[in-house]
Amino acid sequence: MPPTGVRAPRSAVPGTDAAAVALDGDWRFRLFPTADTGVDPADPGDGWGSVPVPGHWQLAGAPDAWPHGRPAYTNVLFPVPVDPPRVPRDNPTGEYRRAFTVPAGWRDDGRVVLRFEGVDSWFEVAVNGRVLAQSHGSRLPTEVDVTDALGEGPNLLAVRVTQWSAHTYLEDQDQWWLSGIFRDVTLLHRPAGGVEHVTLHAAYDHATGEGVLRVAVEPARPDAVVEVPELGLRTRAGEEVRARVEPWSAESPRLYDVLVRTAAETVTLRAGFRTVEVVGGVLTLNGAPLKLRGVNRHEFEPTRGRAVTRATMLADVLDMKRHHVNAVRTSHYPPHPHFLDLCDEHGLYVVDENDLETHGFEPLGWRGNPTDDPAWEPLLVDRVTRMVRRDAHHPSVVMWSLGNEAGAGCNVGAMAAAVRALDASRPLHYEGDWSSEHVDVYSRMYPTSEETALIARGEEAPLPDATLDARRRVMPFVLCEYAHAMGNGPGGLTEYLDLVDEHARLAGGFVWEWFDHGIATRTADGEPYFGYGGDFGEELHDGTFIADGLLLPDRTPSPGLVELAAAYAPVRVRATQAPRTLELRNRYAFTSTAHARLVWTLVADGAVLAEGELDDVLAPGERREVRADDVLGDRLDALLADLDPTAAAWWVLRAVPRGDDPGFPAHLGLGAGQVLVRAPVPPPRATGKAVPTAGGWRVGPVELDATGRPVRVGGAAVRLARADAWRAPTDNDRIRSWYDAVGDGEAWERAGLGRLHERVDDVRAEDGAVVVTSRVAGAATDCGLRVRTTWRTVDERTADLVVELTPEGRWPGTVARLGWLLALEQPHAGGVRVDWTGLGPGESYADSHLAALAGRWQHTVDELQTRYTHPQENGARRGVTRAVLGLADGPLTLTAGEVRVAHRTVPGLELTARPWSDRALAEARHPHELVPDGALWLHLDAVQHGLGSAACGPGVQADAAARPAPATLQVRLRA
Ligand code: IPT
Repeated sequence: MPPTGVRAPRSAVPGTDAAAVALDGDWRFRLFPTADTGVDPADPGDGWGSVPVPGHWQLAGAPDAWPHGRPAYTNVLFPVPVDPPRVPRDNPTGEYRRAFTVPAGWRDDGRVVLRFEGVDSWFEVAVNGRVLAQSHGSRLPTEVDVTDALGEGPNLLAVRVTQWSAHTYLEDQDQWWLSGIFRDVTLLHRPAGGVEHVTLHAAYDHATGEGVLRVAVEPARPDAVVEVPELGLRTRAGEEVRARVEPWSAESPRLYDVLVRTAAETVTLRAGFRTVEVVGGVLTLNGAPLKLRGVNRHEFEPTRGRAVTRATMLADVLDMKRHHVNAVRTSHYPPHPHFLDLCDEHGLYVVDENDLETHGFEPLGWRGNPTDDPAWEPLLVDRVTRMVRRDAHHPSVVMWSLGNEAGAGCNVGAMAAAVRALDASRPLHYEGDWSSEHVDVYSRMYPTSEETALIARGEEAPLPDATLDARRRVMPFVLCEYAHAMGNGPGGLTEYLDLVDEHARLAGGFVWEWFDHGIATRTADGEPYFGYGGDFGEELHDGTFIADGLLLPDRTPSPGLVELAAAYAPVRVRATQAPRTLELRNRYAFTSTAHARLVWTLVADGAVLAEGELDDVLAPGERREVRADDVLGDRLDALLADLDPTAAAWWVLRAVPRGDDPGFPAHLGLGAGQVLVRAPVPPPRATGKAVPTAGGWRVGPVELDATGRPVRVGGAAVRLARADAWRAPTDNDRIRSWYDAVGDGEAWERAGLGRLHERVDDVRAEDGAVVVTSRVAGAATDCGLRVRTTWRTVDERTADLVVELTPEGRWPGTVARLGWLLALEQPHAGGVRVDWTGLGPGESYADSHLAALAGRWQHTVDELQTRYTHPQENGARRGVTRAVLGLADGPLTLTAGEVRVAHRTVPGLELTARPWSDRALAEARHPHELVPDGALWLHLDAVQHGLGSAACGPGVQADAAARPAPATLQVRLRA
């Protein structure tokens, strides 16, 4: 049954002069084990405890105490028997109480109304002992007219909230199960003759430059007047007016105040003039193709759950803008209404999603799915109606979404019809029914880039129904979820974004997801950490799948978010096939690049050899190729000729904002990219001689024992040195993609890469060099790497190391890395300063390096680590030609020489430095479990496997995969 005793849903306008009183604060509270609490709604709850409203009762007291149950995480599975519409007897139920007084004068005219913005999951409202309403739809508002139940003095408000209800079956979103009154509660005065509901239509006619405004009010009132002071407009409600306006877009979110007046009330709205339309199979805004560079956002804070503060909403919006995100899907429910005000104001395109997900029916073959049961139709229609009525006045909302992962069925059509009856001005979205029968865009989650390319060209596999197929084939395509940002990742963004740039049918998409939902908690010893599924004693849980965001729980942008900023940048800068050439592309739909300086630098060996600025402005959508030779002329070759031949030279171009910089990642600005203009030439092989010693040899600063094992490098003792092919699996390595028979992590396990042992076959001095022949292989396997390690003296302080790896035997799939591992005893490894020339400043991987620019960068080893909520491989820096490590007894300089993989030369090596081993990293469940072990663990790699998105979506693409192949790594060590 839809809610009972409630008022008709209405618009959540940002302003009104009708009075309101916030009822936020501490409410009396008591938790009961079943819904049948036996407490009289007239019972004032004297002597009970209290919880904050808004808030979730499970988190009241967190992270120090959990007096009212604990959070629980499942993604798809229901935490209750699937027995709709019934729920178990064990049903935590909160009784809330608080007193309120009605301000003087409110009762002289009009009504007194209680408004709840969100209560999870079912609740009953009583005032002064009188039960007035029952409601549900956790992320939707409920209004209850309490006028007739009011007394003279303070009134007693009683709210009973159950954790589980029939509606749980509609709210199976991938998030923590958290209950209670988690959004604001307000007491409203609704004056007689006021403006109950506003329908704002503010279109933009891009052919004439005119805005078209029509504001209707409910109930209809002849005295209702509409004013837009800035445009000098004054008209009657319901009438259409036109005026020249500046249009609204995410690029320039121009808003106009609109006042709607009756004698009793003045309501303020902010109109943004814009028209969203599907034209010839292309999603457009104000006549230009609309490309959504989006993220999926759940509402979340580590100590407050979904009871997010306004400060957090603003922080989310600003962090999105800083990282060049222009769109947000409110996965998977309508957000707090204030979030949409912020999207209007700061400029984000919003796909507003209904509070509907029935995913837990999928494992049952969708048996009993409410989406396909007419008995549930009124409930589903009620939800979507409440969303549209609440939010339709927002210019930021460019699409309605009927829900997420709720399967197909008759109620999809019913919801679509209900939305269209209320608002025909926006396209409809729903991914759960691939026929797209009832919607206006074709949407999918996690397809491969190959399938996306087929769809881009309209060559996708046909639907069985020819009519539906013909209809869908000419729809714009949206990736409602792609690039799963779980742990270290996503890799492979450009595969999708290049298609979006090239194909009109592709309207872009939304990365999954914005935030890691780690819950702030503590160990028994009081050590703080962010918990994920299983950390709260859940009997059923989905572990780390809740930690799949672009922001870490403490709001630190993950390297994935910085990469996304580079991938979504409005000014795209890319190397082309042509030598020494960059392509610039203005991705803005309405804005030229006049607000950006196009600054270039020629960098080599960590130094800027030349710099300048392109005197150029690109019109919206314009692209252009620029050649370093044209820009630098003869200077280019002259500068390169003077250069140390072992240095790589890069031409780097940045679009730097001229005016306000809202805090874009500093090295990226509005977009950046680079092209290698000269590859490094390896230094000639050293000819100095190894010196025999009592126990082995001395090669420059390196002491080798009689078996050829390095025991000392300069002043530092060696804990371990050998070839390596493993890494601490990322979440994407651990979880097999739907598209692969075997996951990468499992393939490495089978190949024994995580348990490598070395067999030494031969050690000899040859031409003054020490040459060690060995084989590195994993226990229980017969595949391995033949290794030839050659040590040569350069001078007293410098040694040349060449490691040649050749795979032997039958190898499965991929390898994590091919390189050399060196662990040096170093008591304060975390504080060691690393000064490197190569790509930076953040980490980079084979399929995630748009944000990494050539230059010289410095971090301590601690700063090189990314503390993922679930520890895993992180922190690699690619293209490193030189690194200076500030070790305890003096600097150690590493210079890359020849680096070859599968007979291809690579500019520089991949460097990783940690204060703990990969084994420890792989075994830690939470970052605080990682303790420095007194050594500095260095990986010098010829290649490392890419990241991919296998945890949910496709794995690493062929061009970013590390395969068992011959590899050579030459490194010069100077101590
Ligand atoms: C997809 C869900 O829509 C999203 O909510 C999230 O759970 C994501 O997966 C994984 O993190 S559904 C999945 C089965 C494709």
